[in-house]
Amino acid sequence: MKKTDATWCLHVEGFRPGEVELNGNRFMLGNGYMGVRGTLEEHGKVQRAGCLLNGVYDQVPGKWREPVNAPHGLFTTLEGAGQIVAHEQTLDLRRGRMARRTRYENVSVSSERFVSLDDVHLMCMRYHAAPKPGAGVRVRTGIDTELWEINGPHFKSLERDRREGVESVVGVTGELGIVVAVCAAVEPLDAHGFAKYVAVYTSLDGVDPLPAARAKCLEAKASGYDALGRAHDACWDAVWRRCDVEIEGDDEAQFALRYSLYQLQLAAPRHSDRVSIPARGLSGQVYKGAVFWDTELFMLPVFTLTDPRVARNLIMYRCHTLEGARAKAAEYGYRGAFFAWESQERGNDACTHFNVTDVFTGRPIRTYFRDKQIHISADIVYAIGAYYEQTGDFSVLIDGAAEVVAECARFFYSYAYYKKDKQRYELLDVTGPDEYHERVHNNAFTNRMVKAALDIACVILDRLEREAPDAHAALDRKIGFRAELDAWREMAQRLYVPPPDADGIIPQCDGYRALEDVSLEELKGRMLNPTEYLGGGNGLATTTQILKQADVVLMLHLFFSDYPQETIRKNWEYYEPRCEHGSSLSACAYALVAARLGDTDWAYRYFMQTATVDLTGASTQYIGDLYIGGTHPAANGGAWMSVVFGFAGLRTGTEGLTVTPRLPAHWQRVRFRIEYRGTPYRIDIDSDAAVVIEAKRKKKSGQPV
Ligand code: IFM
Repeated sequence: MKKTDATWCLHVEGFRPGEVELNGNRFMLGNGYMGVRGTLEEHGKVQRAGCLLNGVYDQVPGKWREPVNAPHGLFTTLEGAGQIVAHEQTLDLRRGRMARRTRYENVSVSSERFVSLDDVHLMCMRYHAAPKPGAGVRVRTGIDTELWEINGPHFKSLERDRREGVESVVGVTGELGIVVAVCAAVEPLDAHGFAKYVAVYTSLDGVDPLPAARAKCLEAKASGYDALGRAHDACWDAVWRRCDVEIEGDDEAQFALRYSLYQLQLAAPRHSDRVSIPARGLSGQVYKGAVFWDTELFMLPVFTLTDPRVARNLIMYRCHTLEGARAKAAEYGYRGAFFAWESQERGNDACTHFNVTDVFTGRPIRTYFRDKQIHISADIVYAIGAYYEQTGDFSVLIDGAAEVVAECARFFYSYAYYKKDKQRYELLDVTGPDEYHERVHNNAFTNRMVKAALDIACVILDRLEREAPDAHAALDRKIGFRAELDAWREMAQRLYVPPPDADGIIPQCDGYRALEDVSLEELKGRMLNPTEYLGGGNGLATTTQILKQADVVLMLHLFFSDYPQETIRKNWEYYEPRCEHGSSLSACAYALVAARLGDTDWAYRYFMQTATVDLTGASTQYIGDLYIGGTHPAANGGAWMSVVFGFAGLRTGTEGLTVTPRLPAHWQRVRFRIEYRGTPYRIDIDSDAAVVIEAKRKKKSGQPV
């Protein structure tokens, strides 16, 4: 793999069949409404071509509910082309465009495409095929209805039509009868080339999908590829003006960070507050296209500080799915809101009780992600608190976020146990971020997050009372929380957060340090199958101190100022060799804490791990027989956080904005922008750690603005 235009382009030369799927992820295009995999035009379901529609879900009876791939409108086949002789593929991050040039034995093909950021229903392509004289090559372009589906088929009917030069396919999903219309119009450019305009609408868009898609195609054709491309480029330009981070002295890191931001941005919903960003972005149906805590803890921080409108949409998605969270709490016998571990469009939990299959017996393994990862509700409250603090957007509280935080506090109060003898609240039978240790007591991360959630809920509700007494009273009439506030306050004060033990180590959960202390290498040596699941009842890791992903260390990142640096260092050093980083969420937490401790070499290593995950494809692809490949927007967000919160040391809070840089030795300069409480700031750090924070006025070095 090579990069041209070093820090803005991904360029791959040569065609390797084994990399087709990886390139489908690497060369993704998208606009938050749909994501189009970076496979070639002639590729179909075998090569995992896909056009995933965000928020459009379907369930085939007896199978997992997952998002729907639309019929593929860019599909273009070649007959008589012969073998591939040479191939190159380029992704221009700055403009969100993919291009390919392929020399077959009998024809040379080139194309460029974009999924419009200016109009989320539209994708456009320019295609050129130059056959060798006399070669009988036939190029056909159409809409592919042979779809890559993990738990399909999702369309109970698919109807084709062609009218006024527009080809159309209308599909109706089996479960909810959602209508998906894909229309394509072709404009000949010369003897061997054409432009193609593809429009996608669904009945969830509030319009009649087929006429809307047909009209959009014709309108696009009339505008032309260049004009549409310019409007699209202008939107990407605006995105980059907000989120780009410039790193001088390290092109590798610069490219990896931009690439991470690109992947994150292409999945971001700018058009709607009814959808969020699934754990695999829009790259496929993996993880049922569901939204996890990944969004709140790993992606939202980027948007909150660079594009608060997107952040607001992500928060409103949780507000709109509160009913699902209430239903889930009630299902388990609790009060309040227990958000879905794997959330789909109505907040229904797509997470099954048996998420993994035992590779030895072929039997499903009971997992407790859905039932016991109660921290999800705290993660959402935490994100709302940070959003409110960093944007000052009070309206989101009135529009639903105050209700969410109250219902989450209520849930935690109903979940907790009050230990009379110890005079403290405890959270028993939970699963923390480390999914290899399920159903534990007093997971440090969970307890600390819940404490924060209770505090945030009380602060927000107090503020609501002061600043919007009518809204406060209306909320109280609706859910009657006022009488419970004191109990939540008391619980926040008396909730047990495991302190460091005699060795200075914060135990991940009760009894953690009594588990077998085996090295990761030795544990892996015990495996009988390369994809066997290490968690669950019989998993090799469950009886040991090996953890799947950052847990205590993630807590230390979030609550750094709770502990002396020495304790943080000790715990980082303790957990680092015991952590498998089996989740793409893990590496950034280690990078963030290491950077704040001044261990820039370690921080850099973990930063690069998180920033390159979608470039190298070096992530877990299978758990048991479950395919979990795709893109990793949480790691993408983690890459930004590692630089901005880690190396640059940006903090917000009661002291305002502060920057305490610790750049890697070879970095000469880091520059980025944020928006804090409505004011845009430009932050510029040089290799001597001199900081310029520019807003309406300039400030020097680390001082609050
Ligand atoms: O949310 C994560 C979880 O923490 C680990 N397994 C994968 C999920 C989706 O990324």
